[in-house]
Amino acid sequence: EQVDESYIMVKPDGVQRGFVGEIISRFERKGFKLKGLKLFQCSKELAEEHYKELKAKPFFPKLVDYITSGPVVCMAWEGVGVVASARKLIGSTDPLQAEPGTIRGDLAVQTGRNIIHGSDSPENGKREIALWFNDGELVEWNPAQAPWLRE
Ligand code: DAT
Ligand code: MG
Repeated sequence: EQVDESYIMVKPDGVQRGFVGEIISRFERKGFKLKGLKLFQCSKELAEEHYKELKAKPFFPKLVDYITSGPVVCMAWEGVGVVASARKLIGSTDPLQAEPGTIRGDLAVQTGRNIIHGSDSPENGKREIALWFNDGELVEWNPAQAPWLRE
């Protein structure tokens, strides 16, 4: 099977509301492998590059203000199917439409404060991890649980 990478980010509201530990824990419990992790204050330029596909949207300036409004927690997670699985764990973009049990469904109420980002394709996972992390910030390691996670 194909091993993917997803860029997951706790947005400023998730950090301010104290959800960093809970969000990391949800991905850890599922069994994905953490390859990179940092608290980071993002620039306007980086936010604009990250969301460049949304540049023409009316909410784009507010989105950039929101993402740069405080520290974020950047994560690189690896695993078979991690991109699609992370999107399920995160839930719909609008937290009021997100299913209970998902991160947004449990912890948020508005699209403009939906507390977390997850890559929408394996290609974007790679692109976003390269955008947010320097090479030296990503770690290759072998979790001891690997043989108990996948046969
Ligand atoms: P997602 O974060 O679920 O991948 P997206 O990529 O379509 O959603 O949009 C990126 C972010 O932009 C989203 O998390 C919140 C914001 N956003 C999207 N649609 C919006 C809207 N209609 N009004 C305000 N903000 C929106
Ligand atoms: Mg998206």
